[in-house]
Amino acid sequence: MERLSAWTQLHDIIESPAYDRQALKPGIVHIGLGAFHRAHQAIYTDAALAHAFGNWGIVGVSLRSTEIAQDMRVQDCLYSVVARNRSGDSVRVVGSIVEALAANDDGEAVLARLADPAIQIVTLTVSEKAYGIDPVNSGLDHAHPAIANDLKSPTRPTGVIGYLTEGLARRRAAGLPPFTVLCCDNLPSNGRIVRRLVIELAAARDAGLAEWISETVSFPCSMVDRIVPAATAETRARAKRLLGVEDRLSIEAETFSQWVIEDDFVGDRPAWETGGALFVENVEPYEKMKLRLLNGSHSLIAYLGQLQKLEFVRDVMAVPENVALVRRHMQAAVRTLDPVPGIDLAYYMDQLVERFANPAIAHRTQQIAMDGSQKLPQRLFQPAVDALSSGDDAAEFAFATAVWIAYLKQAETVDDPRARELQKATADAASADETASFFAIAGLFPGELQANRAWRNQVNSLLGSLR
Ligand code: CS2
Repeated sequence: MERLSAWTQLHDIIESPAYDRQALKPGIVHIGLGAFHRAHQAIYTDAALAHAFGNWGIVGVSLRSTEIAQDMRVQDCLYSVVARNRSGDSVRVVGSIVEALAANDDGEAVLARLADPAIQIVTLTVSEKAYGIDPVNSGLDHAHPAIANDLKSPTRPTGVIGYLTEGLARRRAAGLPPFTVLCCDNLPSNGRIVRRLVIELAAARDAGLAEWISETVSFPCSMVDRIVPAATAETRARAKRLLGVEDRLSIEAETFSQWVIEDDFVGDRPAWETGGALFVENVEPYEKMKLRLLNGSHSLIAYLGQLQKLEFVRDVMAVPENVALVRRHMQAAVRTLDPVPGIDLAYYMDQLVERFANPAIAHRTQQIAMDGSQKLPQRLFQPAVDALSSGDDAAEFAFATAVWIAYLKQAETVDDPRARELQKATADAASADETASFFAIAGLFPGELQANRAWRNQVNSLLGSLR
């Protein structure tokens, strides 16, 4: 079977790059070449290029996988995204990625690109756990394997923070301006978090470098949103049917997409607004809305689904009692939010229920259930603290927490960087206070929740009632 490549003749119902790809030169390095980036930032860049062509080709970097970069090269970095909803499929071939690198194969090539003056922006989607954030003090986690390596061998990094720091060090040494670091992971004030980690890692090797970074580099925050399940054999079979050629990199996604970006760039940037991105001064209200309403509900759905042995999010949403629980959770979460400029929150929540129920999207509850220790602090626990401080009993957050603990107790394997501690907490759970061992895990729950007997009692009794 022929593979998708620059020579493929595409049917004209397939949307394809509306600019001269041969003339496209790199201006962005993206770290984390997974499904989400390919269905999100790469598409906004594709749209921006079609609207106002410039040197904004993306150099995609995988930190761990070597397969994606290999497949990318075979296909001239072209791939398809199938947008799916109740009314059907639409397929788009994306051309904004111009080069693909696997850091494990060629870390030096990645560093050379980071030090290349043509690169003005480095975007990131590496998932919450890849940064190496200390759960207790939110600084660098020295026990994180990549951080430990990058402290020891800063010029031969393995982690995202190490690559950024060494890339910036090389630019400073060469007298070049820095790049903008644009984090696109689901973390609160994501730019601030990455800034702190990079400066801490830089300070460990060279105080002057740390100072230069803090004075010259910008780390805008951003909120990203699109539901993009991991690709499966079915995804690739569908792509083959729609394209008429094989595409090993095809992904499917919902039609909805949103990107809100803090407008703070050290150099130039693509006209992402022409692809629908919103540039604002303060991303926080959007980010809280998305983390608490979408991601918080998503985690609740995932753990309910795991307990009820339901494979996909849409299966959970096909049970009216579950929809009622999700709606109740959103009602509690929305009370912790300030108004969000330009957004009707009631409509946003209705739209979320629709999006979760999308029958054309097969999003595994197991995929979302992973890494709870990295996700729940911003999705459930901080909102619970805010709810309690405004006089609410935060019962919905206690319920979602109980559902998570119930899941941990029955799961055969737990996919989480803190799995060992979570499994130990499960084994240590005493019958008198079943959740005490979980609340004792360092930096997992905020101090306000650890110290709140009444809230913890709610979690305990809800956990009991789930059985
Ligand atoms: C999900 C997110 O896997 C998860 O934890 O909640 O990946 C979610 O699908 C995206 O944030 C949607 O934008």
